[in-house]
Amino acid sequence: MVFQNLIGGRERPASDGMTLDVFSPVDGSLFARIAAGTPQDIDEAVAAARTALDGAWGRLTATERGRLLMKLATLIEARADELALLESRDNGKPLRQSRADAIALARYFEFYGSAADKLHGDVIPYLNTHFVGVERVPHGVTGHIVPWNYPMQIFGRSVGAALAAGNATVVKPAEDASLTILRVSALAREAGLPDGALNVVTGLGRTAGAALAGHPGIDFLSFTGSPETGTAVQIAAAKNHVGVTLELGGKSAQLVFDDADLERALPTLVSAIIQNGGQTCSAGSRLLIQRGIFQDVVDAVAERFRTLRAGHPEREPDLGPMINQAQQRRVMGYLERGRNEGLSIVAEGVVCLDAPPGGYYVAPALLAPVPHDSILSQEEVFGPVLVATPFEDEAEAIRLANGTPYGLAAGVWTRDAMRAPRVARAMRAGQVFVNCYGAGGGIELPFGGFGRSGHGREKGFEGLIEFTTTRTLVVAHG
Ligand code: TXE
Repeated sequence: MVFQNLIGGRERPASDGMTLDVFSPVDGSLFARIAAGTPQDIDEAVAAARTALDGAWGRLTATERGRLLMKLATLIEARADELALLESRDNGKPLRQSRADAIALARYFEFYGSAADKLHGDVIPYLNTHFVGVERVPHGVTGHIVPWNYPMQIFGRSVGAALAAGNATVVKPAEDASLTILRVSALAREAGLPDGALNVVTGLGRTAGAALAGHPGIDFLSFTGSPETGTAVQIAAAKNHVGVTLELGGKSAQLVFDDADLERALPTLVSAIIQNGGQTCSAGSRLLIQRGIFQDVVDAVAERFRTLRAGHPEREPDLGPMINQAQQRRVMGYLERGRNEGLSIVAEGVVCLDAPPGGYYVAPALLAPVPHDSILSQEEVFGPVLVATPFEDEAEAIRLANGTPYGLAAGVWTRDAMRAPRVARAMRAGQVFVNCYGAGGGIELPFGGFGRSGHGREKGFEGLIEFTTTRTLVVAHG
């Protein structure tokens, strides 16, 4: 199966005809090929987007744009099972997670489609002789560099918002997970999206990705991925004087106070790191536990960890394989470094005996106690590895929670009604959850980071605003 680029409404091979092999992380088998997009393909995609903006796409009213996106949402929902199967094959995530991603993707297009004609500007009181209006306008052509961990959701949150705001888009999916994005882009054509409003060029980050990030025809960029690549993308954007939103992952803490409702907390403390095999930017990868209950909570989490199973995505495992061998090695490497630091793994899950031998499976691991300055407390592992650290009091809990370069999400578990908002509001994080975590995907909820987690906001109405700029209109009438 060969998947082509989508440029100006046409499926096309890479300009030089080259392809990349697609291996399934489930069993390591070669099962598809994608176009190895070139800088020339990016040039043509950007030109096609500009043509759409100046033509059929740019002429639509906000209501018409919104209707097309909502139609696309309906088509996606109808194909959720098919998309889920393809995603699980391509990315390795358990089928139920892939299905949830497909439904979330539909919901992004529904949310942003229905918001398209509710996005309005302001009137500013100025001189009595002048009328001043501030109009919300699209940036123009937007570039979207998408990672492999939640391809459908991240595509939906950024492309859905960009299109709703009236931009024309060029997308570079991750080389390890491009297939569902290509399928959904074909559905967008079926929904009636004018040619060139949505272009997709697959390929390597260092060629197609870098060409998109540095393209002078791009007016705004959205990037989700690693801090290192995010820096390169921001430098490229700066050279063209365009803005960029960066979502760069995290090392998010869950703070468990000694008055917490543990029955409620425990399943979430585990699922927050196990979801998607820990390959989640907002994974709750650090457990900060008040000293008096530290051992009890660690024991209870350990008991749950021992039941976790990594296995074939279609056999209802707790987690599937890592996305590729490099990621599997990265996770094992962190565990090795932890051992070298003298840390102990207090509980491990299992890799199922029937997990295909060529797949990139990793058994979940819980480490405790882990000092705050350990590499495992400070760096994003991006795998099913949870570290637990004790704290004495509220002040120390806040200091530890905020004590990494990241700042994406945090969870606060306490029954104290005064402490809950006090601690939550002390978190240097873009999203803070009290007595819950993740809140069900949160299409409506602004999301983004502080510090090394990046800047700008996606999701919710804030995400839509990011894909606009303003034009101030001053009209003299006296
Ligand atoms: O990321 P990259 P990788 C973190 C996670 C993971 C690590 C490495 O810790 O282990 O990053 O993953 C494109 N110019 N996250 O190597 O390189 C690339 O093709 C322009 C956290 O996969 O950042 C892909 O589409 N683009 C994260 C996208 O960037 C370039 C999700 C992300 O790849 C490029 C993923 C370049 N020079 C990884 N080089 C999160 N925030 O959730 C690569 N790309």
